[in-house]
Amino acid sequence: MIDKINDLIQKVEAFKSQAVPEIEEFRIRILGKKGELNALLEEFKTVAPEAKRELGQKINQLKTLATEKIATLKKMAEEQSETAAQTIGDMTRPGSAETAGSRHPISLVRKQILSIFERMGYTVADGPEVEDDWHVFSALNFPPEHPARDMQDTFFIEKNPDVLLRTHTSSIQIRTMERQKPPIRVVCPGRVFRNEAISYRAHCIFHQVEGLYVDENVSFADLKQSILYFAKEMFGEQSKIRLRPSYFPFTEPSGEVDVSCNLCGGKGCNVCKGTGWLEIMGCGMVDPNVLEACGIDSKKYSGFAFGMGIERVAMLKYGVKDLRLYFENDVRFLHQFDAVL
Ligand code: 2NM
Repeated sequence: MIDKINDLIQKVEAFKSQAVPEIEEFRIRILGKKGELNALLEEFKTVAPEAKRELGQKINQLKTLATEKIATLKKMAEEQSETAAQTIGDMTRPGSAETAGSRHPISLVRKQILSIFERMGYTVADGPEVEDDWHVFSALNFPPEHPARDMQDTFFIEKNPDVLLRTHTSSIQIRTMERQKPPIRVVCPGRVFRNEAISYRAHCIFHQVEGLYVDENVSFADLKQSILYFAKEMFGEQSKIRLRPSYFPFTEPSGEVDVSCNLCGGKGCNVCKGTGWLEIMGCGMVDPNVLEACGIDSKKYSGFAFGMGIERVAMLKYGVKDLRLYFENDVRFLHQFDAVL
């Protein structure tokens, strides 16, 4: 019997586990009602009286050892699962959402503008920001002494008069006409650069969308209807437009387009400065000189073009009062557009 007890003592000493259920299973096997300790105590009743003292002490030693060992293992296992719970947390709790970024208002409005014209059959065209004189000025019928060609207005690179930053995206339309035969229907979004002092209403970098339609028999009436459709889609079905005569080197006739102020419904407020109208873009019939410069027969084809500043359209649409906000990337400004798709 002494061997059995010693075996069991060894077994208890060798037992290792970090799992509470496994430890509990071990406890039942050793110390449980039908466990090995009770079996030994049954057998103990039958041993000779002179052997009882030594065997009794051994059995007590086994009992104490097993009880203490199991208690220690259980405590360690429980502590460990507690620290795990503290680091991982309650796995059944709902997670905390990450704050998502949002689209920049300029991107949102550019997307809206392009999508309206895409539905009218226009395709989107792109071009370089660093341009040459021909695509920014000469092909667009700017006379050699035009003030826009001045250092005062245009950024030139390395003092080379033929390497400059585009001042409008019309250069993309010139490249399209040089490449492609009519019918042409393109919208051209992009960054443009002008040497201007920065204020709430001007910046040296801003964004434009320009459009061009060239085909046989394109008329001023087509221009007006296309722009009216755009204004209604962009600013609401109730919108009206009016055209005021203007001048651009690249269009003849030229006009400025106003849209009715939808804040006051045309009655006059501080946004439209009491006029009931907001200026949104310039437009006109493409000058025959421009078509010819791009190799398009101006006797056969005519076209209209228009251009708008995305910052300005976004200001009118979302009531942004200071243009500099678009360039500062202050999240308190940007997060106001979270819900806009
Ligand atoms: C505007 C206003 C009026 C324009 C003209 C052309 C081109 F290339 F066809 F000649 N592109 N863009 C245009 C016409 C742009 O922006 C205020």
